[in-house]
Amino acid sequence: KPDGWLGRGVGGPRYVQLRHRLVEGIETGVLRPNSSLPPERELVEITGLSRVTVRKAIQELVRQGVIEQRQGSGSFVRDDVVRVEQSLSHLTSFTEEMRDRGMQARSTWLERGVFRPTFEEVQALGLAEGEQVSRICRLREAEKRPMALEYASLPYDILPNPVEVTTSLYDLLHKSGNHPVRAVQKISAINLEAEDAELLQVAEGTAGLRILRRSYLSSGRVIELTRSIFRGDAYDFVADLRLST
Ligand code: 16G
Repeated sequence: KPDGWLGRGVGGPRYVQLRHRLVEGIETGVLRPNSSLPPERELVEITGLSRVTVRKAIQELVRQGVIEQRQGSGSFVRDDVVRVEQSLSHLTSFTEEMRDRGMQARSTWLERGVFRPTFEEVQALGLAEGEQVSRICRLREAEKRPMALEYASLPYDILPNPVEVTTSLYDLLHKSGNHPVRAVQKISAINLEAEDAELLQVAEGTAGLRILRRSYLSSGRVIELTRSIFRGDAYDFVADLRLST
């Protein structure tokens, strides 16, 4: 009986196999966030598994917070568990990434202003003596879900008025003709510290990714030094690799 995406085999007890397949369906986008799961009897029919097995698989997913049961209307894929697949081969902004997925990017501001630079900022941005730095620090959200924390520093002359950044920093840079054309990024694994974890609404110590980005204008000048902390449970980074010739 097995049919379509529900039919692919994996090892282990049957309810675990079904659980895997349902999770796979969510990860590959066959089951969209907020969509309903086929009713129990249909799952029984499609998979050829017993009702008890199907129910057990669903119960496990409910317990793991992947699926929620709504009174009288069945089981639904929760909209806060879906991971974002992000390409590592294109220079994009958070707003753009979310827009491409039909979601609205939002920000909660932590700090926005002009400051005296730290040594690291002077070095990275190649600031001259006495030159100031504009900082924008925010919690980045997809719809209402916290996705990342971002601490960006730019030379004052590039962003003299940081409060002008309302949604997208890159959109603003584009308008002023100072948009980056290249960026170098370093990604490291971290365990979230209490304060960051709280902002991202996960438990302290949860896995996260720290991303350091330096962006360049076409002239080669560095105009952005950003430290981002992405939720480990929300992102998959994908790179398209070619054999070098
Ligand atoms: C991305 C960039 C960040 C940039 C921001 C601009 C990574 C790791 N970081 O989040 O460096 O400042 O986009 O986004 O991708 P915005 O245009 O939506 O403000």
